[in-house]
Amino acid sequence: MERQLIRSERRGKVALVRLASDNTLNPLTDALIDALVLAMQHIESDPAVHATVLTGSERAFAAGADIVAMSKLDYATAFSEDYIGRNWDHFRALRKPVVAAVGGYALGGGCELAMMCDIVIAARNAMFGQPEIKLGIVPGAGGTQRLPRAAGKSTAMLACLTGESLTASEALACGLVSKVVEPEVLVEEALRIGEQIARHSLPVILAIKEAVNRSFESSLAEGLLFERRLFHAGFALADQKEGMAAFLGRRNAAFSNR
Ligand code: CO8
Repeated sequence: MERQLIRSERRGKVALVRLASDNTLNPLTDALIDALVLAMQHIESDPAVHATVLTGSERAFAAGADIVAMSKLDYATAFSEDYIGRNWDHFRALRKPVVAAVGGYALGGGCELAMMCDIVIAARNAMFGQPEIKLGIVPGAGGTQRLPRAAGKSTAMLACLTGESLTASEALACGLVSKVVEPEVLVEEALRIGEQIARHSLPVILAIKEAVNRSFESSLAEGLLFERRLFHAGFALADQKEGMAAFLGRRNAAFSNR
């Protein structure tokens, strides 16, 4: 029987997805990324799930792209077959929030995968890095683009040009991660955050993720206009009526996701 590369389970309105390859360093083989994208697309289409926690093993979130496969690649194949783009780009299109729970190594594509998530929580033993330069290549799944946005230019240059890793506390100090916790409570803490998100109205959750992401793609004026339009549109939702009535009635809101 074929071994499952991804393990998914449901905790109420939160999906917990684990990278679970045979090698606990979770090298990001094409098969692993394909299976991850499939699992995430399944979650996207399930209206009962509002948020996802993505995690790896205790040893590694993921130690990067599959170096064995990459060592055999040539330019024509990488370009013609759209290596990385063909499967990784689907992750970028996900509309529901994803919380990365990173323990151990998050290197190369592993660090890039964490940065594609919306919130990153790290275990105290986490190590983030873009060591591609040591392999004679440039990061290929957003390292040179998302790391400066998350951590600032100097930290991104330092990490990408030296290939040296950042510790969890360094990642926290530069804004790459939101929180550092003990390894034993990593998944529990990420699930707690997922549940805090998931109790809210799904269309509002989706709109907020879209608006925050838009801030990276637009001028301030355009981003503010985009936000204002979403804000005005929100008054068409039953959940806006319910949320405000619940506040005024001093009770918990019962959102219908409409
Ligand atoms: N790919 C394939 N195999 C790997 C990888 C990897 N990324 N990382 C580790 N392995 C293998 C090792 O070769 C070794 O295999 P074997 O047991 O058959 O000899 C096994 O996993 C265990 O590894 P180590 O013995 O090295 O374990 P250590 O605990 O000593 O070290 C490290 C752990 C520090 C994580 C070390 O393995 C390491 O440095 N790995 C490589 C990290 C790296 O360079 N990552 C970046 C890869 S390039 C990249 O990600 C480009 C991104 C492009 C976009 C993504 C597309 C998918």
